[in-house]
Amino acid sequence: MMKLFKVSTGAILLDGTAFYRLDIEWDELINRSNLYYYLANDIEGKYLIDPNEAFRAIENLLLAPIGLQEVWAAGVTYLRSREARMEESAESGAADLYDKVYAAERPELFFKSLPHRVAGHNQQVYIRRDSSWSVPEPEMTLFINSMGEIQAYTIGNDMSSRSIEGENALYLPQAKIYERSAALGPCLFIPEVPPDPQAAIKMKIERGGKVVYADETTIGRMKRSFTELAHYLFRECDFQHGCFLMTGTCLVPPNDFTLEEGDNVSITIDHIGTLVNTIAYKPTTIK
Ligand code: DO4
Ligand code: MG
Repeated sequence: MMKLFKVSTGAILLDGTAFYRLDIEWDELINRSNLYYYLANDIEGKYLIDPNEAFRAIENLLLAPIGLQEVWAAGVTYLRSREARMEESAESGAADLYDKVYAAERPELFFKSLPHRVAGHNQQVYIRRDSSWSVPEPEMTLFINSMGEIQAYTIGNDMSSRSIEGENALYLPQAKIYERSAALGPCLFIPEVPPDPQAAIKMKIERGGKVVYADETTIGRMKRSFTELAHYLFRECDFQHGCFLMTGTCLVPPNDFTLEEGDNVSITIDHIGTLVNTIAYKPTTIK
C-alpha cells in the first residue's frame, strides 16, 4: 500500500510505515505505467526521511494531488444518483434523460475542472450565489495515465448545484463548473491491485459543530466498472499528462438539504483517507 502526497516543496511517499521524499517533478512522477512498482523500487531521487519531517510537511504544506491534468467526471453511475436527479428534474421534464443514461451502454462523461479550480484537503470549496440548492458529491476518483491505464485513486468532491441542473439539464456545465467546484485529496492511493468493491465511502456534513448529514455505502454498488469509464473517456481524447476521472456520486443528502457557508464536508474512502473541505462563497474580488 502506498500513498503519495503532493506538498509545496515536492512529493512525499508513504510506503508501509516508511516516508520518502521524491525529488521528481509531479507530472513526470505520476504519469507512467506500473506506478506502484516504480515507487516500490530504489529509484533515483527517492530519499528516506524522518517521519516527523513528513508529518509536518503533510500537515502544513499539503496541496491537491494534481499537476497539469484535466478533471473529468462520470454521472448517474449509481442508482441513488439516478433517483435524486429524476426527482430534481421532474418539473423540467428531463427526468427521462437520467433514467436512460443510467441504463445506456455509453456512460455520461463530462468535463469538470482545470487544475487551477481544484481545492485540496482542508481548503475551501465554493457554493454559487445563484444556486438555491447546493450539495457535495463524494466520488471515488481515478488517476489515469496518458496511456489510459488506471494507476492511482483519490477522493473527489464534485460540488453541484441541484437547483441549476434541475431547472434545465442543459445548464449542467453551470451547475458543475465554477471556481473551487472540485476538490481532490488528501493523497494518491496506489495499491498493488484494484480497490476492494466492499471499500466503504462515507460522507459527513457538520454545521456549527453538529452533524447535519451522515451516510455511507460501498464503491462496489456502481453500475459500471472503472475501466469501462476510462475506456470511454480515452476513445477520442488524448491526455498528455494523464487525467483525473470522478466516477459518480453514490450518496445524496435528502431533498430538503442545501449546503451553507461554514459547513464542513468530510468524505472518507477506506484505505485512502479523508478529504475535508469548508463551504464558502467565492470572494467578490479577484485574489
Ligand atoms: O447528470 C448529471 C451529473 C451526475 C453526477 O455528477 C453524478 O452522478 O455524480
Ligand atoms: Mg457527480
